[in-house]
Amino acid sequence: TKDRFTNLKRGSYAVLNANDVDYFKKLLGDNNFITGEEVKAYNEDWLKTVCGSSKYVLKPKTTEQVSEILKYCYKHNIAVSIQGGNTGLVGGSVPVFDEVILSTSAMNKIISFNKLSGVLVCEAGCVLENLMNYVQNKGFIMPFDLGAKGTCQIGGNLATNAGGLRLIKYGSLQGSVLGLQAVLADGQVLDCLSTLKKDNTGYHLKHMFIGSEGTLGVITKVAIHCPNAPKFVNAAFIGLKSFDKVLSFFSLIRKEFGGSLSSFELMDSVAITSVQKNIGLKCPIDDNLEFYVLLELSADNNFINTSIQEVLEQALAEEIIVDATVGDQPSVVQNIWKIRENIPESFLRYGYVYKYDITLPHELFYEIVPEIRKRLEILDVKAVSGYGHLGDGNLHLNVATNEHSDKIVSAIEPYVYEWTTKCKGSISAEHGIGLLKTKYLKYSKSDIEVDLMKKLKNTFDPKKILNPYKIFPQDDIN
Ligand code: FAD
Ligand code: 2HG
Ligand code: ZN
Repeated sequence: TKDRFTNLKRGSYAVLNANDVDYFKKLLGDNNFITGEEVKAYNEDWLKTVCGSSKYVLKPKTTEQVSEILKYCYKHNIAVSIQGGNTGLVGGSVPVFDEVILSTSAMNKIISFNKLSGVLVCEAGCVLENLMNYVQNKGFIMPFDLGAKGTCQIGGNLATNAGGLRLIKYGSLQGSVLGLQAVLADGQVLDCLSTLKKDNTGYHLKHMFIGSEGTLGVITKVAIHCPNAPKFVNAAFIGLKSFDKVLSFFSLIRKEFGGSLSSFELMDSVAITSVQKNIGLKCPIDDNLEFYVLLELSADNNFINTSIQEVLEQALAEEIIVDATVGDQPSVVQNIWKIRENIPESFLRYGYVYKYDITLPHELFYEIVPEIRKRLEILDVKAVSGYGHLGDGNLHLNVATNEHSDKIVSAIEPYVYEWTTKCKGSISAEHGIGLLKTKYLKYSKSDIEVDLMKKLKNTFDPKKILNPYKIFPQDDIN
């Protein structure tokens, strides 16, 4: 599948020689210097769309080791591909050519947790689910959640400014991250690991790294604010007949529950069919409807439990919704979530998936899906689905096929991005630009913005050794 990127030229970086290999081996020890067959898994992304040809993975255990690695790479002009859990969906986490892979997997220590402030400080390689379990035991939650929680790492989450399933209640990571430590391209350690909630002393440099997709530095430590765990969590799975009804239901739920609304996720019938057929999960309600909503409410009082029943009954009576199941037992809540969280994996089981992650006004949220279906009618496509974080206006348009085809790509792109721009949306709501979307950056960023971004890149990484070929179109940056 690399053929999509054959027009890229390898930058004039050094090829690792025996001295370099000796240096890294000595610095990290044999166990944390990976070569041979094992490197394969680090070269390929989750979507199996991009596959690099790196020969080496470096797994530093400390910030000091990251600093030594980058100092050396900077001096010797060695390109570096930064990797966390490798669950990214835009080809940003794997090398394009032979960049050496710096994996944060061995930096997985929790440093501190303050019960008074709710601030967690940890290393970048901590797996999100481990952090969730850790803070849950203390009566707190992480301020975000994603289907990839079992594998993705907090450093990768910050680097992509991951959105996810709870953003509607807790906001974006830009608000929750209080501080971070990062190693710059030349090896200098930038310590912005503040745990303060308020600190207006000039520019907030931490924001440069949140969403920078590994192009400005390696995030090594994170300080993040964790909200109290809600005492009551209630999840409902709801069936609806049309998209208009979905919007009426959203409006009703917003009005009734406001701040207790922790998720409002939309799934179309194609997504539900895929998860039933390809994963073997069962839809808990009538599986012949056009749309499904996963609604989660969370609060510190039990009022939500009785009032959600009443509101759902009212919505049924008014024919806004046609079927629903609701529960507050952790196992029930978890089973409802399983369906939603398994949708991406279910589409991948068809063979190949084209993913579009766009922000749109609520009214236009679903319009593009039937439009794309029509455009692909005569091509060999297994499924065209729209699902996602409707509460935040974030649509995931997935087109599943048996294998990659240029014909299908050109039937969707740039059409989908032109359409998004016309609606004043964003061409990447939460997954980033990575390698797969560099060509389309211009649809969401003006020339002035791209120019300033390039100047920042040059300031942070003048030799452009960090995650080359990512975010910027190659002609723009070299
Ligand atoms: P990687 O994939 O390893 O890397 C992602 C990017 O960050 C790369 O550019 C990489 O170079 C850079 N990077 C990684 N670590 C560092 C670091 N320490 N310092 C600097 N740069 C670094 N995303 C969402 O936003 N919302 C979702 O709901 C969501 N759900 C998902 C569900 C599934 C099943 C899957 C497979 C993915 C999902 N994603 C989602 C995408 C992905 O999980 C997120 O982007 C996640 O934040 C990536 O974390 P990671 O550790 O796997 O990073
Ligand atoms: C989700 O919300 C993720 O499940 C993945 O962001 C979306 O795979 C996708 O298109
Ligand atoms: Zn998502």
